[in-house]
Amino acid sequence: MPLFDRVLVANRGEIAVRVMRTLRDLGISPVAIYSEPDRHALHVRSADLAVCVGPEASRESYLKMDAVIAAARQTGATAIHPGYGFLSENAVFARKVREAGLVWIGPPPEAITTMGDKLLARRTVLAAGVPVVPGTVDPVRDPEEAVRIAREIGFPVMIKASAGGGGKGMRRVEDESGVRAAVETARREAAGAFGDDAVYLEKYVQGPHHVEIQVFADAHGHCVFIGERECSVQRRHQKVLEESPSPFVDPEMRRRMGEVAVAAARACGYVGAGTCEFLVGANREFYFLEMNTRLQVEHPVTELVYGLDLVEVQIRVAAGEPLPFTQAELVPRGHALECRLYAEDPETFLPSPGTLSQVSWPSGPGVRVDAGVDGASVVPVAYDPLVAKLCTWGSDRAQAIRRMRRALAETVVLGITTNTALHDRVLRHPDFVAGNYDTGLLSTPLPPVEAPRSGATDAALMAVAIERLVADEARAQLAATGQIGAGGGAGAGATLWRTHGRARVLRGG
Ligand code: MV4
Repeated sequence: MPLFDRVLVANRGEIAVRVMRTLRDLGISPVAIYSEPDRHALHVRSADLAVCVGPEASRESYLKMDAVIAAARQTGATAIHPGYGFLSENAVFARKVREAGLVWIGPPPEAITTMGDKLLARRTVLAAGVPVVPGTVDPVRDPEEAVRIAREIGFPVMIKASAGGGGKGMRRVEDESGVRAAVETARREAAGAFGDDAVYLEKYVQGPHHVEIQVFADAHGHCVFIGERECSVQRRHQKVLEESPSPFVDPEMRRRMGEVAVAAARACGYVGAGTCEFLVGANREFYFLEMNTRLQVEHPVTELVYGLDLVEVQIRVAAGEPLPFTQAELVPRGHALECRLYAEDPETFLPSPGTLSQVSWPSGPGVRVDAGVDGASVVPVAYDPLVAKLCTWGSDRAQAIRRMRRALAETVVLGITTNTALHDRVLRHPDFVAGNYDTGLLSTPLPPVEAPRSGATDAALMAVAIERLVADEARAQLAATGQIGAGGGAGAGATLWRTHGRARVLRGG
């Protein structure tokens, strides 16, 4: 008996495709939702049923709670997986899903609310003995109070919005003269961005690492940690590359951080997959920053090192099953990397939306690709520019890095610009290769790398061209027998779609 017959995936892009893969593995029929420009998107073609929920703008489609719940009702889905982003950390939506008699494949709404308010989160975990960055646990009342507290904790300090997170509404202040203005600006920005002007103070942690711990809890009182991910390769609070284990964390530190993360999860009554973010100072002292109450983009590196399918565990836990492993059974093996492929220019970092003409993903030993696009895809401007995640596993870090360099050389994405050149440079950066880096790695210009176009890339391009010729020949026959869909119009230039043979549109957009 399958856990559920049908599950609706309330998302798009690579995460929707990735969740649907696990649904199929479990014998569950995946249902997609889509916005009008996404009608032919890969996640729609990966589903058995698909429902249009509105036009391009997210707040009129993927964020329309009632439309998403109606789509589940209409298709007979009995559970909703939210992916990440969109409605995944929306407690109101989680409650509505449950009130509609559907299973919410995510944490309890109360846990989302507690952790979504960064001040409430600080108070909650502090009461459970979790180390937080020294600072306030109440909103600062006025700039005078902020100056007094900043003097007490010592400069530099960070001013953060309680409703913020992930770097939004954050300000570093060097000395007393800057406090007043920073508090006022942070307040105004927070009120505008989040409708909540509460701000608080933290001591500035020098040379920080961003290390996060994967946790998992079931509804039977079990809670475990599943190692860490090093996420310090970031640019303007956008993660670029992640790895597990962290080259900076030893087994003793892993255990201590893990136990703290489990205490934080228990303190808010957590159930499901969650992530505790820590700041780790150059002196290796670690502090709880915030808890993300969703499956994260970078979860595959944890899956590769621990040999797990975290989406499968999410679904089992949501169905009421106990965790399928104990803490003692969770033993890391080898090393994994994830490179985020964004549709952006690697020099200017400007978005590069557009229409893909050719895509060829790497494969072979130790390579996993979670892609949200194929050669028949459009990358709209309206959504997250993440098009794919290239992941590699190796028996050690050096092998994982070599495999990633190969994977990047095998990757062909034509029609849009992606940031593969940035990854190439990070992977050859001496500090990265040595595993000796913190969040400052990308704040200084990367050393230029002599990167002659590799033979592998040219070979891959030629292979794609030949594949395309063969595919075009085969298209007419296959389309006639209904085994594939033909997109992009009839005749030359038509595109092959993988359809699972049964994608249907219920309500056209
Ligand atoms: C900090 C910090 C130093 N001290 N808080 C940025 C993202 C958000 N989650 C928290 N962030 C930071 N908070 C204190 N008290 C430095 C950062 C920070 C950072 C953190 C993780 C990864 C990259 C970063 C880049 C700049 C600043």
